[in-house]
Amino acid sequence: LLSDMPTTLTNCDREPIHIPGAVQPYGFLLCLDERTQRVVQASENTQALLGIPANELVGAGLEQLLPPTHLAELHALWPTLTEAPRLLGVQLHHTPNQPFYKLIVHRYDGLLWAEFEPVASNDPSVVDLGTLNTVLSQMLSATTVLDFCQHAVEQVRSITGFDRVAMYRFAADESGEVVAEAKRPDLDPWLGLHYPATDIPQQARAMYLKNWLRFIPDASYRPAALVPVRNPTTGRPPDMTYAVLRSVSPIHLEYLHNMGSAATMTISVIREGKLWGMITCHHLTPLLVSYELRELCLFIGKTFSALLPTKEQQDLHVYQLHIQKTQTRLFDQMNSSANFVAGLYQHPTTLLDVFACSGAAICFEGELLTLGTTPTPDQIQDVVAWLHQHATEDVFYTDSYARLNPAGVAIRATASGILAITLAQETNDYILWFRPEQLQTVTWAGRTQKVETKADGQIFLSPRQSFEAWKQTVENTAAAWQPLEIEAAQEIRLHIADIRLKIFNELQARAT
Ligand code: BLA
Repeated sequence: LLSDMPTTLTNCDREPIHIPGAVQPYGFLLCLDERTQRVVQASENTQALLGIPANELVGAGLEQLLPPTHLAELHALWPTLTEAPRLLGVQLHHTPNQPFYKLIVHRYDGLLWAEFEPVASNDPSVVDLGTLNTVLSQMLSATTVLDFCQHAVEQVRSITGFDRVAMYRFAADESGEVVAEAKRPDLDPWLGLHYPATDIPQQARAMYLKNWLRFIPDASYRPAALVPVRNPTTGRPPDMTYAVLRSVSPIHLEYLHNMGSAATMTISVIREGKLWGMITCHHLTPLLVSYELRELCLFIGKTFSALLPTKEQQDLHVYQLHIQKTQTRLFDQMNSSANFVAGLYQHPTTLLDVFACSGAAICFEGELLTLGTTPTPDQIQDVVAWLHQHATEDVFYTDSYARLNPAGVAIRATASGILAITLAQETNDYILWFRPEQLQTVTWAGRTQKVETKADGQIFLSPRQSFEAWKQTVENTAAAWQPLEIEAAQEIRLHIADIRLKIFNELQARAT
């Protein structure tokens, strides 16, 4: 380890994971000076893979390893090279037993990077246009975001053969939930499990925005250090942000071990420049996925990212139609009932059906009616009294009532979220919708696992400790009210006001 500071839960975000000074040893790395095109650093496992000690390669050019045709190809490529990796299938001079390699090259941090991954043969890519077309058609056919996620994880699993492939979607607080999964039937499901934000530290997230695919074929590997470990020009290890073989944070390797995962691959899903989620793949034993298949998975990840806004729009549209339909039914019921309040709860369609909520209450002319799961009548009266004082707008909403009114902690299980419309503030006439605290409805990964710490008390062996710290950040909060739900509530308020005005006018007309 380069840093003297042990990594703990609190300084996790500061671990310099882009400059580990080492590689995963399933391949080897040569860093060449951009100008001289001579090797300045080589990973020490060239000895094991090529039979040439790394220090003997330093100062050499690639002609030591590659036949002239490959060299010519590379020389043509160098000037156009950026951080975007390019792939060449090559056959090396030196290694009679293992002559075939995939050579992945990119340019970054003042260096030309040549990463060599051994392969069984020099066969051309297994990916053809037909496969791409099938993949794309399936993705296009998904009609909901969840369907879309399910298609994606099934495709990635059938392409790679990982034991488990999950879509891990982030929430606004950067915690995440497994929303789709394809797995070996004998494995425990992870579907619906939530994990805290701290499981993927900030600098790792930033890196996954730049480099969309992270591959760890054998999590029990011993890192192969670079020789020399520091780039003589910069005095520090080279920036491996775009390097395929970048060695993994020891903390994360520990985490994978505790998860029972021997190999992983993760593909970023990016929406409007932010990580929306990750397709995470796990295998119980080491698994080497070819570079071409990884590229195909990357293609799926990028296509998924590009199509995601359309699918979200479709979901939103369906929800909007549902809201409109239930609203119309409610309005009809109100219009045809002798008493408009009865139209909101006595018929097949009730206030509960308009949008996702667990309970609702109508406080009207001193009477209280409840639907679904709500606080007790006394507690609802307290909420109403609080609204009377504090809710000055016609529509009031919060996803954490307890944060606004500490007394709200008592009703957090049923009413962490409150959406209320004012019918008449002077007389305490309100309609309220309730949402439970999120913690009551989610399954947390690791809830039952025991907490482990190392003897020195510094490094957290298991990432699960972060759960307790994290829990406090979502305590007393419900799923947030969406703009279209708030709008729908406002429309219901206006409709009721119309009906009451009509009734009032009719009464007036009759009186005269
Ligand atoms: C990286 N953590 C990751 C990655 C994932 C997770 C997906 C990306 C690398 C990979 O492909 O494995 C977490 N994996 C998950 C989660 C699920 C999953 C939540 O499958 C759920 C389904 N991790 C911790 C703590 C620290 C930490 C406490 O839990 C820090 C102290 C660090 N995680 C950590 C680091 C990386 C990481 C440093 C970056 C690894 C790298 O790319 O080098």
